Amino acid sequence: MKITSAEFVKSVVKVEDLPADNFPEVAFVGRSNVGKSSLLNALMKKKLAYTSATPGKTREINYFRINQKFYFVDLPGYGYAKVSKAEQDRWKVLLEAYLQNRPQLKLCLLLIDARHPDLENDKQMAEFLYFYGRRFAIVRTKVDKLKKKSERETLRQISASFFSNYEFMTDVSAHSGEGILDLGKHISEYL
Ligand SMILES: Nc1nc2c(ncn2[C@@H]2O[C@H](COP(=O)(O)OP(=O)(O)OP(=O)(O)O)[C@@H](O)[C@H]2O)c(=O)[nH]1
Ligand SMILES: [Mg+2]
Repeated sequence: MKITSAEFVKSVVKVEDLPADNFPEVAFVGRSNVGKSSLLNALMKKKLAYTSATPGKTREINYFRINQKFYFVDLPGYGYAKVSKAEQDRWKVLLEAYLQNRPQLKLCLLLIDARHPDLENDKQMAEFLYFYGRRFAIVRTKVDKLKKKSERETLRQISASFFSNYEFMTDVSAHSGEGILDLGKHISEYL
């Protein structure tokens, strides 16, 4: 898949405001700070999504129209304790309603930090997606931080066996660009 156009469309905070058209959607799911917005920017080759070293940056569902044909959907992260309980609850309701009920959603990319392959809240998200019949892939982020090949392979094997029912598993680095083209190819098979 070659991305020839990418544009920001809208930010959504209530289910009623989700786009009414029928473009297929690919959603970026994962813990706060795992690199969802950075990965989107790397794929789109444009800094359209806001990123931050502080977790809890993305607070709405953000829509990006790609090639005039489909949407990339940037979601708020989970697992960030410093966000108020009320705000966490609001995101949880929005996120779960979106993931459960959105017919346009064709593939979820569940991002996990390549250095932390077996976190319980990531597993819960994978199980949630599977329970609601969502196709999901495991995308291991920030692989540039793993310098040793052997360490990387060990962590890869841990994540491969820790998760189940995923469509594919792949490694990316938004910083070095590793794996970005490959992920694009995978995504195109689901659109
Ligand atoms: N080394 C490295 N750092 C990365 C990579 N991708 C993202 N980061 C850093 O991780 C931090 C969080 O990135 P974001 O893309 O904002 O993360 P997010 O998942 O969108 O976070 P929320 O919006 O809070 O849910 C930033 O400081 C990024 O620079 C990567 O591939 N390699
Ligand atoms: Mg974000």
